[in-house]
Amino acid sequence: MNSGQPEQEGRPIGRRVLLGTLGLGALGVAAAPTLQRGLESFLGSAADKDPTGLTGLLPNGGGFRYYSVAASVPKKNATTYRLTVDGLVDRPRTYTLPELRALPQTRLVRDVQCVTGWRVPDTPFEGVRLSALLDAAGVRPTARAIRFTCFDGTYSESLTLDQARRADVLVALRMRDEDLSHAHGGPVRLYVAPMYFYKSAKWLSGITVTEDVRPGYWEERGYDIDAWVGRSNGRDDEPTS
Ligand SMILES: Nc1nc2c(c(=O)[nH]1)N[C@H]1C(S)=C(S)[C@@H](COP(=O)(O)O)O[C@H]1N2
Ligand SMILES: [Mo]
Repeated sequence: MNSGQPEQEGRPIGRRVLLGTLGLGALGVAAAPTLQRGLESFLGSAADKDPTGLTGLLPNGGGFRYYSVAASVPKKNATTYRLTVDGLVDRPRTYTLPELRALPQTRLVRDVQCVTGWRVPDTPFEGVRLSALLDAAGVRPTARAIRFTCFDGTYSESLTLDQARRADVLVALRMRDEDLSHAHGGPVRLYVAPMYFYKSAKWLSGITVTEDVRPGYWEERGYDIDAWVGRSNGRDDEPTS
């Protein structure tokens, strides 16, 4: 909420249009690293000429890229944010941000790895273990998977129940030892440490326990559902950066 960067509006649109037009899925994953470099040099040169501060949102301190498939995303804060846990559970509930902050927090420091090739080493994430929220909700015996939805109105993700119960899967409230910024999916995003970063859904608003895996946004467009870093998306032999 406090990021105060109105210029953010411009960037997701360009990103979405480019990704949509060039079609990551259609080109295939093998082409993605090249595509990513092309996008970055395009956006980078545009940013160099932009006096408004767009540069600050491009590959920047720490090497992060800002990704959104939605053209604009509403901002949520400690008052307006809600996270719903529902589906095949005995005790569905909705959490506020203060309620999530009051639960035990886990801090993990791992490399962030996007499937298109960029990597940010040793990035701290902190939040509530997803397994704790699932245990509190009481997952029913027929459940096999989780569907994640986002308040950008567009993105979705999935995990199997076994993956979701791993200790390195968080409902993250903090990144790099700061509250998650809006640009990085704040106030709350999913953080799936062992998988490519597209699994880490930003602007998380819904956790629905389901019978079967429902492919998420990028998974409907050709990316692997089981997105283990180094063992998926045909990238086992590819360099990682
Ligand atoms: N809601 C939402 N979550 C998302 C995305 C998105 O477009 N929308 N992009 C994914 C991809 S492909 C990556 S690499 C990371 C980027 O996170 P960042 O913007 O914090 O760097 O978010 C993932 N989660
Ligand atoms: Mo990504």
